[in-house]
Amino acid sequence: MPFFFRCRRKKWDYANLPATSVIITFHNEARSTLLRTVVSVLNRSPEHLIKEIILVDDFSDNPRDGEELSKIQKIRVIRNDKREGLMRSRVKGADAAKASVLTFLDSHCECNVNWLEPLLERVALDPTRVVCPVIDVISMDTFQYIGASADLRGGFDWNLVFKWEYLSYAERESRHRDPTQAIRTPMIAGGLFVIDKKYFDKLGKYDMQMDVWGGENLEISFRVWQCGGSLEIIPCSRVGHVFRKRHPYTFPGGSGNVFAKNTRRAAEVWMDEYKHFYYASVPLAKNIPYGDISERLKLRNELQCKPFKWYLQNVYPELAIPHSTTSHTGELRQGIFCLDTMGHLLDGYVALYQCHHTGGNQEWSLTSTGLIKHHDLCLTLPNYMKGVQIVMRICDGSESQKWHRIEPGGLLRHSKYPVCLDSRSTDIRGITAERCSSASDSQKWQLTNSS
Ligand code: LR7
Ligand code: MN
Repeated sequence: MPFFFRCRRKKWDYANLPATSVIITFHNEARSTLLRTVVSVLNRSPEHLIKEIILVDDFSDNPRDGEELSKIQKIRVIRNDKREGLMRSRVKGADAAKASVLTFLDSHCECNVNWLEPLLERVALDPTRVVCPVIDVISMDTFQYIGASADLRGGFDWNLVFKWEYLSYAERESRHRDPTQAIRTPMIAGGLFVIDKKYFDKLGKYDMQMDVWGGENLEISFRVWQCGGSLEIIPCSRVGHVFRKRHPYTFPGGSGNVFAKNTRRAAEVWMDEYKHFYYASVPLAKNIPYGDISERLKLRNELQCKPFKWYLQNVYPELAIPHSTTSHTGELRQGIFCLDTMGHLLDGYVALYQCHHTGGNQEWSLTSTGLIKHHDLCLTLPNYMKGVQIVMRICDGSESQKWHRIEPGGLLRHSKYPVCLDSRSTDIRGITAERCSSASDSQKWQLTNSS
C-alpha cells in the first residue's frame, strides 16, 4: 500500500497530544508567503493543538509586515529593535512561548494536511526526540507545491555544509515494510522542527553568539545527539518550503564570513580533534575569528555530552573519515617559510614561500604509506642524483614517491636513497634532494597544523 494511504489511516490520540507554540522568525519576508505560512498552520492543524503563533520580526524594513498579521487570531508579533539573526530571534520566540512544545517554521512554508499530529505524537512519547517533517518543495518561480522523496535524510561532508542523502538500501527496505516509521537523521535542515520546550531549554537553546544565518542546524544536531537525544524525520508529516537560490536579505559581516564563524563555533565546541578535517576541507575558515566559546564548552561539560567520536561511530558511520587518520595534513615549515607549490602543477617544482596559514598551495599531507601529497600530486624524486630538483607527479605510490621522517630534526629522507628534501637552492631551483645531514637547517622540516 502506498505510504500516503498508510499515513491517512493512522489514528491520533488527540486527547493526549500536547498543544504547541509555533515560532516563525522573519526578516523582509514577502507578505504573501508569510501569510501563506500562517494560514496553512491555522487551517491544517486541529484548533486545540495550536496554542499560538509567535512571529518574530527580525527588524524588517517595514514594521507593518508583522503588524498586519497580528490582527489574525492566535498570532503574536514580537519585533526586534535591531537585526539579531535567526538564532537569537528564535530564542526570543521560544522564551515567550506558552505551550510545552515548540514548533519552528521558516517564514515561507505551507503546512500540509495532518502535518502536526505525527510530530507531536513522537515528542509526547519521548521528549528527547527532535522531529522534522519531510520537506516538500514550493517552486520559487511558480509557488507550486511539489512532493519530495521521503527516502532522504540529512547529512554533511567535512566542509560541514548540510546536504540531503539517500537512505541506504537496508533502510529503504525497512521503510518499504513500514513507510510510516521515523527516519533517524544525523543532521536536520534546521528550519522546520518540533522540540519539547523544557528539553530545548535544558539543552541550551541556541548559541546566542551565532549571527544571521547558518551553522546553527549543525550545532543543534551535534548537541542533540551527543547529549543523549535523537533527531528524526517523520514521513507522515509534510511541509512545503520555498527553496531560494539567494538570500533575499542583507548579511551584515558578509555571508561567507558569518557562515564560517558560526560553523567554527559549532566545530570548536562539538567536534573535538575531528575539527581538523573541517579545517583541512575549508582552510580559509581558519582566519575567521569565532569569539568566545567558553559558555558553550561549559554547557557541554555540564550536560556530560558524549565525544564526537561517539557520534561518528553511532550516528553517522557513513561519513568517511579522510585517510589522514593515518596521515597528517598541515604545513611543512622552516621558520616563517612554508613548502609551497608556487602554483605549479604536474611536473612543476616546489619551493619555500612565506607561510600564509590558509592552506591552499601550502597544504601537504604525509600519509602512512610515505607519500607527501598536495591533493593528487606527490613529491617525486625523478632520478637518483644529488642536487636533483624535486617535482610533483600524480601519486602512483611508486618508490620514487616514498619518503619518511627522521628525528631529531624532522628530515624527510627518501625511502631508498640517502637523500633528503633540502631548501638550500629554493630561490633558483626550488626544493632539491641532497645528501642527508642532520646538521643542515635547510633539511629540517616542521609539520604543523595550520589552524
Ligand atoms: O537575519 C535573519 N533573520 C531571520 O529571521 C535571517 C533569516 N531570518 C529568517 C528567514 O526570514 C527565514 O524565515 O530565518 C528563516 C530561515 O532563513 P532562510 O529561509 O533564508 O534559510 P534557508 O531556508 O535558506 O536555510 C536553512 O538553513 C538555515 C541555516 O541557518 C536555517 O536553519 C533555515 O531555517 C533552514 N531552512 C530549512 O531548514 C528549510 C528547508 C531547507 C533545506 C534544506
Ligand atoms: Mn527558508
